[in-house]
Amino acid sequence: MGYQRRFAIVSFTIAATFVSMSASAHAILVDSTPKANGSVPAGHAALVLKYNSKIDQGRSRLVLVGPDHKETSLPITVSADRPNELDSTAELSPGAYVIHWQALALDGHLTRGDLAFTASAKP
Ligand SMILES: [Cu+2]
Repeated sequence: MGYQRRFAIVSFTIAATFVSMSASAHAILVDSTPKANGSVPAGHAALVLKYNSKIDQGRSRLVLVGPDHKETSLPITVSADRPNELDSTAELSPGAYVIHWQALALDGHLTRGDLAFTASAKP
């Protein structure tokens, strides 16, 4: 195999590696309201999970686990304006909560994680 041909194959392999890296945009949680291990006032709360890439909002899931350990599936607001977010709302009584999230990125990869926070009683 001549030098030029080998060079072409190596170049192609490197290019293909970059393409597959940029295509694997797994959803990574980058910000949230409430913040991880943060606190919000009890009552009506807006919940926002923000990711590094676009999310298939219709096929992602948010499950809220309350202080009584009951699990509630949260409705996700489908929003073209905020394609990187999973948004919902909930009525929170004081106590400790966890959101189990499952985010489907547009590359078809599912990621999941937990977001823990506390709802504090109003003073
Ligand atoms: Cu991916």
